[in-house]
Amino acid sequence: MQARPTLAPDSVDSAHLTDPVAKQQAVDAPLPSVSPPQQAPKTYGRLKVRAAEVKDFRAEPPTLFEKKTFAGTAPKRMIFIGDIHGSAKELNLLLCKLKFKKGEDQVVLVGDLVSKGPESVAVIRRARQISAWCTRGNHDDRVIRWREFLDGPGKALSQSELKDLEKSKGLPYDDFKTSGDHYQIARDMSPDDITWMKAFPTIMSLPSPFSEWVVVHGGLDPSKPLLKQSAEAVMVTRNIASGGPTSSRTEGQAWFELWADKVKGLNNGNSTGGNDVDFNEIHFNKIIYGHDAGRNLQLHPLTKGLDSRCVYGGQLTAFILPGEKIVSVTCPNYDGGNAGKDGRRRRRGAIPSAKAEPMYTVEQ
Ligand SMILES: [Mn+2]
Repeated sequence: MQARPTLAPDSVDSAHLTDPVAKQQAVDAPLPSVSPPQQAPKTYGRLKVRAAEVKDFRAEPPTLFEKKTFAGTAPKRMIFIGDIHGSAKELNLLLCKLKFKKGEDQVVLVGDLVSKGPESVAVIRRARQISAWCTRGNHDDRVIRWREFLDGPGKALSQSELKDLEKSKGLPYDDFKTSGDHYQIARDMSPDDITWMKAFPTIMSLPSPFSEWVVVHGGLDPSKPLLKQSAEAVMVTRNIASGGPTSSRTEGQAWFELWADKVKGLNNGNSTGGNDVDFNEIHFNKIIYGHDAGRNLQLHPLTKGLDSRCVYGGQLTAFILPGEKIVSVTCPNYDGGNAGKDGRRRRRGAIPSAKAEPMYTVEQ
């Protein structure tokens, strides 16, 4: 018997073609499936960050709730200050007027330290220097998200690439505008500034003897327990509408009116349920907030709204415990004269340079 020649592996196929049956089988055999060529993921920037990594980026969610404690004895005064919006000179002036003493006074900022006014980073530095406690406002939140993005996937991108991405809706958040001051502030902050800001909770409860007070930037939903609030909503709530909390002032009813009704009901023993646990565990019923320049200063027995239109030529206001005293300074209109009576901007205004002398007056 003639020995079959040993075939090298790469000649097996051609050897089969000499066998008519094998040849036919080879012709009839279905073609092996070929996977389509892999499309390279779209990338941006010199560091080749993937488009999906940019678009799908999410910043760390804010801390919903923090119960504060005093390191030593309680301060003599708790000084709560409304939305500062980069008005550093007015913050300094207010602290002077109050004869603020570090170690004796504890300052609490209700949020929106930044944006709109001329010196946002200076406000952050001053607040850090005086060891202020702060809740997170919607503008603080936007700056924090920008910075987290710029420290993350945004690091690979140039400013013009960011602008292109904004145009093509490729940025991670709809409220990211490269022309807005949030982007610039996010870039200007130091690593310590952003670390400090990221810790701002959306709801802050105060230690004894001030523990009947809670601080938020926007408002609470009176139908929900404290720890079931939405952190996003707490930063922007002005009214409660049929669909729940809203930043609208025209739809539904002011959240603080519903809050007063709720507390009155609880005091009369007509509890509607949900909040009982929180009332018993946290023992608060009074709320200090900001965010509502349109309604201006709102001093009610249970709620104190401190956004008195500082950046629109109104006042920067401090509410002081104990005693519930109000102290304020008047402010120049940093919004370029474009703010309407409801405190909203009509159009983007020129922000006066930080060198311009503010036209404030001290109220004695
Ligand atoms: Mn706000």
